[in-house]
Amino acid sequence: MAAQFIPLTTWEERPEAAMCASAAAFYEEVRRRRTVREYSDRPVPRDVIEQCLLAAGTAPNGANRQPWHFVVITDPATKSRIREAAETEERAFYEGRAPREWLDALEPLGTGPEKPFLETAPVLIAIFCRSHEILEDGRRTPNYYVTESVGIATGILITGLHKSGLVTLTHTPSPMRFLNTLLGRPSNERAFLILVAGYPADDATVPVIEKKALAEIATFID
Ligand code: IYR
Repeated sequence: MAAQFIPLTTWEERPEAAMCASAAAFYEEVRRRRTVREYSDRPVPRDVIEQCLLAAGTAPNGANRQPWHFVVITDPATKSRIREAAETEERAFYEGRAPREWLDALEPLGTGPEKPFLETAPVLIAIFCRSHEILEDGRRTPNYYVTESVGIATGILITGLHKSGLVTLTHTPSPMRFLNTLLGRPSNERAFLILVAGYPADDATVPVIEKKALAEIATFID
């Protein structure tokens, strides 16, 4: 299809001072985000999840194929099945599959094979990458930069949920093939991660960690 263009009307010029204030305020907002592993079972407004998913769906992505699918799970029975399957994989990971070096790297985070949050948290969002599309006549059409695209969408989703007042956990049981079976997803989809979302437990704690300084994460070539 030939490209069609319309004027860019959504961008607005802002004074430099406002730009700086806005960037600083955004940093202050996102630096408060913590990955939380202890959840209250308090339900969350569905509208918050829907709006954040719409925001995630605006992510820049390869050839605008939007190669993602989000499965939102609040059903307790499905959450229990996910917990059971994830813990089976996690036990194999923590009790043998993971190299010593990896387990050492995880030590400061205090993670382990028990994943009670998969049942306690009110919402699990299973995020899938669509590696290709299947056309009506059965032919396959590839998607592009799928992992990058879904990663960016997930970042927007996490940021949106944080800004809305919820906490999240990016959970990556490995392998995650069981999610296709459990959630009835087609073979052209591959689970990317489970995003756990909700309110923190009253007594939730988080590990003491540090973020790298700007000079460590960025190089400016002027
Ligand atoms: N998937 C495991 C292990 C794990 C891996 C990394 I890298 C983390 O940052 C945290 C955990 C788990 O979820 O426990």
